[in-house]
Amino acid sequence: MTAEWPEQSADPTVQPVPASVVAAVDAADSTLQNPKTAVIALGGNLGNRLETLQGAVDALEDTPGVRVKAVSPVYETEPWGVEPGTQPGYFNAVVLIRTTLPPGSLLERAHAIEEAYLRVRAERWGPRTIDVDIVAYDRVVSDDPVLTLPHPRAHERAFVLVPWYDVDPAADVPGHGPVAELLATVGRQGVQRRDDVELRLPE
Ligand code: A4P
Ligand code: MG
Repeated sequence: MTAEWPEQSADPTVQPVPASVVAAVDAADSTLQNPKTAVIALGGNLGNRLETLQGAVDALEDTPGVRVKAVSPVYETEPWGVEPGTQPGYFNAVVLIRTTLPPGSLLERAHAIEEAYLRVRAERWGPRTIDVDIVAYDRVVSDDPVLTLPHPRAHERAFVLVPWYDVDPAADVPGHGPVAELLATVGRQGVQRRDDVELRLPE
């Protein structure tokens, strides 16, 4: 007789469930009851930028296991990483979510939202209808190239730090320090708040 499975089982074809599997299922259950905070950066510089950003916010909220908690103001930003004047300006914003999805599933959802807006990946840092990046997931640190956490360039980008500070002034970038301090170093150049437009927090 073992702790998990009596020898005299009613159904001899049923195999015992290993303790490791029971532990994994219990851990998954506790994740479901213990949502994590994640920070999502949205950016786009093709098409109707406001409509696309709002569509991405709504699509996040429509995702089972995701709740949108805060949406930043919208910023008009100079394209980063390319020759000046070669691309239209971006709209950027940051969204705070609470989620029971693991990081990999959240990335899949981010890619699905990009695809819904017919994003074409022709060149790195090329113009795009929408980029949905996971800036941070809880305090997770990972150098996996498929999903690097926190986002490897977030700490040096004003177009991420400025709206992130707006929604969470006390935030910090795991491994890099407080957003407020990083922002003081990076500065706000090339990032203009657009007070004439606004993203709606889904109801
Ligand atoms: N990936 C790894 N980590 C992450 C993460 N934390 N979040 C992988 C999202 N994706 C992550 O991304 C390339 C690969 O990164 C993905 O397959 C994913 O598995 P991508 O979105 O396909 O391509 P990309 O966005 O062109 O490349 P990259 O290197 O992510 O670009 P960035 O660094 O996101 O920069 N200027 C302004 N003003 N505003 C912007 O929003 N955005 C970019 C894109 C450039 N210049 C910009 C802006
Ligand atoms: Mg990206």
